[in-house]
Amino acid sequence: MNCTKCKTKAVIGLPRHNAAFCKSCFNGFVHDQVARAIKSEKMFGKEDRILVAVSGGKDSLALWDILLTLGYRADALYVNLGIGTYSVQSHAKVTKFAEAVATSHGATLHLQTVEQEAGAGIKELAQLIHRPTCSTCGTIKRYQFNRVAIKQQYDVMATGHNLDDEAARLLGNVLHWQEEYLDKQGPSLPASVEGFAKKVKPLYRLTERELAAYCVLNKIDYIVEECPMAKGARTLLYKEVLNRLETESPGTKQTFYWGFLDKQARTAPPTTSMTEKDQAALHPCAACGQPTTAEICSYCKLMARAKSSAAL
Ligand code: Q46
Ligand code: ZN
Repeated sequence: MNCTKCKTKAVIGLPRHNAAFCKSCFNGFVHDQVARAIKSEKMFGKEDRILVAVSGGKDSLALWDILLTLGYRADALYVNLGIGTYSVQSHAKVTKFAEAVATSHGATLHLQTVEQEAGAGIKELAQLIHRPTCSTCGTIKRYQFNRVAIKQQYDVMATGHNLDDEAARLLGNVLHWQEEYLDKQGPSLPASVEGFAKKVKPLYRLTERELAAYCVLNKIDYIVEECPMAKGARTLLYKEVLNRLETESPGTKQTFYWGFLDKQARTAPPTTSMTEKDQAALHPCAACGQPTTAEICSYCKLMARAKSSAAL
């Protein structure tokens, strides 16, 4: 198998593009896909300060690497969730990457530790308030990222969601006809009222397999294991189903998700309507000042509940 572009020996085949690439042309392909995503979704410019949400996994570390290589001003934030060895290992991968690659680009890694801030790890907090771990985790991560983004005046927050993640989420939302979630499935969500950072997903044109290959070829050391709490999650099942379809018919995932984005762009400009909706509903939390639709934000409510349960 030879590289479609330069005809030297290929290291990876991409059936969905009917192509194969050598390492250097594959890197070019990956960078080009991200550059196209940034441009077509008007995510950010060269002057903007970007905060990348890193977990130690392949997607977020690849994203940080790609943005720095493309010359963007990208710092990162890692939130240590306190999930046993998973958190210890993922934390180590993130600091290793920051030291080996990011600092030479002048980029900064911000660190937050849930245990330090809340007095307990994610699992214990979830038990205290009788809520599923992943929903507790979601509330805390969203809050921490938004707070750092606003406090440190970043223009935009970037996450490592890839084509597989977005296609699986879309499948879940369509299967359950969750129309209010469909509205928010775009790869670029604008900043809403003052206090809510703009969020973008520059990897939505690349698959999980392509990002794993990018890390391996570029010696980016990432945590291979999924978070242990993800076991049995619906999204994993949707990903399996989509992978089956992709093997039978390459390009299914991109046709599904990109087709949805095309349709969405043609029917209504989601960015304007969402800004208006959000602006009407959000105001600063009475306890911490972060944006919320209630008087007290869900993070402060969660912390208050955890504190009172711990005191019982
Ligand atoms: S990190 Fe958090 Fe995920 Fe782990 S506890 Fe659940 S939500 S599975 S992306
Ligand atoms: Zn609050």
